[in-house]
Amino acid sequence: MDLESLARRVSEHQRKGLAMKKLTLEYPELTVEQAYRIQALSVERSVAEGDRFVGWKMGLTSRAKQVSVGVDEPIYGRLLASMELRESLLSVGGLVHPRVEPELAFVLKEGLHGESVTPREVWRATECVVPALEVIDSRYENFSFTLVDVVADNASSARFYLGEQGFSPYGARWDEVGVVMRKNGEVVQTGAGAAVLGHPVRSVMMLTRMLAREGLGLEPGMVVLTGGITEAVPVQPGDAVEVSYEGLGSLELRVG
Ligand code: OOG
Ligand code: MG
Repeated sequence: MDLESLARRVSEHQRKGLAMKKLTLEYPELTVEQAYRIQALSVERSVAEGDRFVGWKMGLTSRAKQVSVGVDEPIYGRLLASMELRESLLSVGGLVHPRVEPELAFVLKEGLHGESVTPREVWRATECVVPALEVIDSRYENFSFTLVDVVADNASSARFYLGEQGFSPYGARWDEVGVVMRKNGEVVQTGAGAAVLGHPVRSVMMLTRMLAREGLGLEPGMVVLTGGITEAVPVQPGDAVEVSYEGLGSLELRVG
């Protein structure tokens, strides 16, 4: 099978915000390795067209997320400059069925490489930790997919929004930070940093390890989204989502 042409198919559906059938319906023999190749090729297409590769995201690092999509293994995806929201407004144009989830993002000042990275090394390489919202949008019909499908679709990456205030990596117990998510004023999700693999730092370690196996690594300046702390919440135009991060302020996203 031609991974280039599958990457082109995925890219087109991502760009147009069009739902598609699961790739595994047509190609049940696709492997996870091939799916990561499709992901890389589709992101390379965007970069060739002028976009910029700015970081990575981990996905399915919390039980809540794994249960909600029925895939119980962490995955990674690639973040592009065009995905970053510059203001607290999410336009649903070009999206299929967006969902919002609260996350903690790490911004690196140094690179991270290798299979045996320690928490200490992650802290030393981290410039700051920032409260973040990720907007995921599966390109698959009904937001339904297998591990292979979601990896090929860049781990459902669509948009991300970082808080303006960065915090020292030593400034909080990141596992104990509580989050409360409200949609249109009502509490819809609650959780704590520990939902992410016990501690969000472990998500960065796992990402570094997964990338090292492919001969890849994290570069200085990159953003890492460590994974949804709670289930993702579907949004539509007119909604307003607000997440408060205990002791760190809150983030709001209006949907239009
Ligand atoms: C896959 C992406 C998961 C997270 O933070 O767990 C993710 C999906 O749920 O569509 O971004
Ligand atoms: Mg996420």
